[in-house]
Amino acid sequence: MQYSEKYLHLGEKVDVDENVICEYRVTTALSMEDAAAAIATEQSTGTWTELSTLSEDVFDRLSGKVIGIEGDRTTIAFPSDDFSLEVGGVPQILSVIAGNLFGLDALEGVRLEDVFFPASMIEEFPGPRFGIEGMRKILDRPKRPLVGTIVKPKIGLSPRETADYIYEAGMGGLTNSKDDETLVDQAFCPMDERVPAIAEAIDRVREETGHRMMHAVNISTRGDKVAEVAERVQELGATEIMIDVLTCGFAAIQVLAEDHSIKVPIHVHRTMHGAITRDPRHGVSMKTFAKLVRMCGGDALHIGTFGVGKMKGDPKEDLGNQSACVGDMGALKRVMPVCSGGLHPGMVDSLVKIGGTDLQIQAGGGVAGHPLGVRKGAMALSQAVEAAFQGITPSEYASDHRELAMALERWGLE
Ligand code: CAP
Ligand code: MG
Repeated sequence: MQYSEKYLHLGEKVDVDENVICEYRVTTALSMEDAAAAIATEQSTGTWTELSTLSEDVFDRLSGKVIGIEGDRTTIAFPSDDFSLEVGGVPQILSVIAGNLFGLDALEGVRLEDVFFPASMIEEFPGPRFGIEGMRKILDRPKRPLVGTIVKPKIGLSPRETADYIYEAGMGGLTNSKDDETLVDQAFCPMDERVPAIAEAIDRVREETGHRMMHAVNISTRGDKVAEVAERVQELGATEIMIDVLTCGFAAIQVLAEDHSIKVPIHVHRTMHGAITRDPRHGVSMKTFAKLVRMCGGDALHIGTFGVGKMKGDPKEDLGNQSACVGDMGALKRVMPVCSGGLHPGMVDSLVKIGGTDLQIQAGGGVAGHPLGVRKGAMALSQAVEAAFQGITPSEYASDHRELAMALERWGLE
């Protein structure tokens, strides 16, 4: 198959205010020129053959332009006019920058590594309402990493047991907790009972100690119910809501961020992302997803653990995810990067060394698996965060913090 050279504009400068610029990594037996042209044509004005219906004018205005090739990487610019933001939004953006191209038979692999949007496009999105600064303000925690837990086991606890877990976590010093991604409204833990019980537990922690905390209630559901469920749990006392971005879709976040009756932060989980982001030669980078989450209005987003925890990841990729959350992106607020997945107190020092202090560090097993239970587990994790914040080694801090010492003994230092 011959892909048209008309799509090649190598070395040309394009206006970054008028184009969405995408970087792809391509694995192919074709020449990179042909492979890149195949992507540009499929994703804009073309298809596999010349068209009698494609006018020069449409071609000039709307075709994707291959503006760079370097090794197995290519940069392609898609004119802003290719996009339909009001009706279309992120689903339509994805169909252009990350659509059919993945199925092209001529490419063995293609990965969307990064994307850059014009400022005028970014402005069309709400962005986070709270972000790092807003969440820190609610929690009265200006500088230290947020420190949280995921209620474990993932499923099975009753509303009372869930609330007790969160009370203990709060008494142990955690600022955040959340439902696990597979818990929504099952019969063993219905929202109508769980959410008020959690709210009461959080209030009790505040009354007894002055300590503030928020818990993200998982509202992941079908599209037509997202806003309704969010509003319902908010009425029941939810202090934060959680949504799974890849199973619910990016637009679900935007629906929540633009719903002014929702007045709590949105924690964005990324379950299933590994199916798309994990292969270095095929799929979409998490960094790309992070930019879209930020545009749609997520306040906190899972970015991985810099290769430290149980989930696949590495410092370079995860630092890229973090920079998508906090780097310059027009007027959009910064998203709180969440590190989660197989973490325990012995990993916190490494996390903070790599990722700094603008992080939400959370552990499920690494809290509930503490030999002395949830409260001591929460204390151990909080102590690890405090040590890292103060630049004290975990072992030194553990010498007069028994909970941390026990956690390090159980799980070691990494
Ligand atoms: C962490 C977690 C999160 C993972 C998902 C879990 O629990 O709740 O879902 O963090 O990975 O169920 O595994 P543990 P990621 O602390 O017990 O591992 O954040 O990379 O998307
Ligand atoms: Mg989970």
